[in-house]
Amino acid sequence: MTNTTQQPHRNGSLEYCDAVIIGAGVGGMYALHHLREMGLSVRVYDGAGGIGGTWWWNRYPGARVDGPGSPFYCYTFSEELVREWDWAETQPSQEQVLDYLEHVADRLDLRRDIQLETWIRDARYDEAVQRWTVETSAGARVSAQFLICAVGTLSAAHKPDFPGLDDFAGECYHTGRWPQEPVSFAGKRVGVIGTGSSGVQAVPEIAREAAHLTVFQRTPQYSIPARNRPLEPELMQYARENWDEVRAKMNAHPVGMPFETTSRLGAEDTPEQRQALYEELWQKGSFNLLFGSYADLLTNKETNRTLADFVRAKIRACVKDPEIAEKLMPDYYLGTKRQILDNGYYETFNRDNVTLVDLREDPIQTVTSTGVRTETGDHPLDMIVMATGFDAISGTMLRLNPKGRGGVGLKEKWSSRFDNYLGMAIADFPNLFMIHGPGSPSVLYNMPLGAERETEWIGNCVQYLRERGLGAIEATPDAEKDWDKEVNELANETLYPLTDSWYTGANIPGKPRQFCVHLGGPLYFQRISEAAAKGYEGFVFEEENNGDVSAAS
Ligand code: NA7
Repeated sequence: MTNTTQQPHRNGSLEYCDAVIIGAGVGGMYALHHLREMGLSVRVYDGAGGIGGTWWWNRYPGARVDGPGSPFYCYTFSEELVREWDWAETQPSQEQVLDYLEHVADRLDLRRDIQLETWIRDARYDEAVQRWTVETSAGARVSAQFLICAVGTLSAAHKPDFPGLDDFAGECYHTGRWPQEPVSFAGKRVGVIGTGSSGVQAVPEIAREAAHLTVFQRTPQYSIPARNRPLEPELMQYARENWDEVRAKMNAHPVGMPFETTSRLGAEDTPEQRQALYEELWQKGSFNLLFGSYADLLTNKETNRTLADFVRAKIRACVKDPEIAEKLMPDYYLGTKRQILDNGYYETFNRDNVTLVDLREDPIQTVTSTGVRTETGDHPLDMIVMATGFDAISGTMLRLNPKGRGGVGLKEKWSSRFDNYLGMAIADFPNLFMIHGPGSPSVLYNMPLGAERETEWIGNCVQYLRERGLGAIEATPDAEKDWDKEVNELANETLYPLTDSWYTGANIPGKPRQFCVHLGGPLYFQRISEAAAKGYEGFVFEEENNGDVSAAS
């Protein structure tokens, strides 16, 4: 490689490095390792007080990996890391995942290039020098050829603007910005607003400790049992001894997990056969019902209805009070919102110290100094827990608002559509790469594995530029249009777009509606490899520092 320095260097008030990475979570950590291994000088910035991204912030009670977890929710590139880490549970807790990431940071000696408690105030592209200038909250300025945005898909906390919220005299926390200090619920009247994954994970834990818990639910969701348990040592052993094979299976799987998929369709079985299969998979827990039932679960309304009916019957059987059970009854295509896994959620509503408020019948009018007022009356509270989610997938990039060509900000570019190419690059924003950006598989893929594969693509692209003396690479608007079409076409083959969810942006008032996840799984990685193999089809390049633009394809 040419033109690289091992260490950032300083010239006056400006520090120079090859790449600035924003975000020290799962994506940013691997990007730092990989680019540094390539010989680049790299600086990482993160506003949090520790590494880990989402796993640093989301330390609310009950926070766990809410998908098929151990031992596969991890970096896959290093057999050594796999060999030396023991996962304790099938669905590792936030604490366990953070411990693992801390271990990775130490083993790869990442910390020396990570600056924490540092928000980025400004990031702008300087066309004359083909570099990004990044300014931190402390006023430090860094110049880098490449800007890698590993800012997280679920990082921009969504805090609805309830009237009177600032007047509340008690404690108030957002699950995605949970305090570092322990929070005690003992003897307190706690209100949880929101029943997505975070609320559903937190509710059973809070109910056990609080004097009283009021759950404010707007949209009931389907939750299926996580059946978290100690990880079988044999599974860990198997993964360690056969990591190459396991990794190959992960790479080939639609969501990056080494599990078998089914090709069987719902209509191929009788109602009795379906019931028996659903029961077996319900008992297994985790995402088995989603991946192990029928191949057309997320494409065929009737197959979907049969599983939705099954889960609704489970809720009725679990919740003793039929009126409460009815309030908990979901009504959308199962799996088209982020599928929730729980450890005793519905059972919690059988407790004497838990009340469910159905906000569809009885909406919040205002927050008062002493609690929440809904249409039917006051709910006195000592603590409000907002489990109200995130401006997902695009929100953190928009808050960063990098300025591309002509000083135009991303907020302007993305005012009505989140145009990008391959989920990683944006026209008019040369030399900027996103990890887990809109239009990548991101939240519907094993995220550490996705981050590795995207980062490796970015690394190869950087190498391509350097080997050819190219100063800048940039996606074309036409490539963005084609990519948007592809992402949409894949989504429209499924039931996902038919449901209001944070996948479609419907959870944020005023946000443009767009399904922002590439559903291809392995197809996505094939597509990005093909683009690279064709000399970075869909991109244009500039010679180093001479401003000449030449089409790549
Ligand atoms: P989600 O899944 O977006 O859930 C947010 C919840 O908050 C959901 O129940 C929302 O109801 C509710 N909400 C949002 N705004 C309001 C207002 N204004 N009033 C009442 N209720 C509201 O976020 P999570 O944090 O649970 O999960 C996100 C991911 O984070 C998850 O996949 C995990 O991987 C971690 P709605 O459904 O919009 O009616």
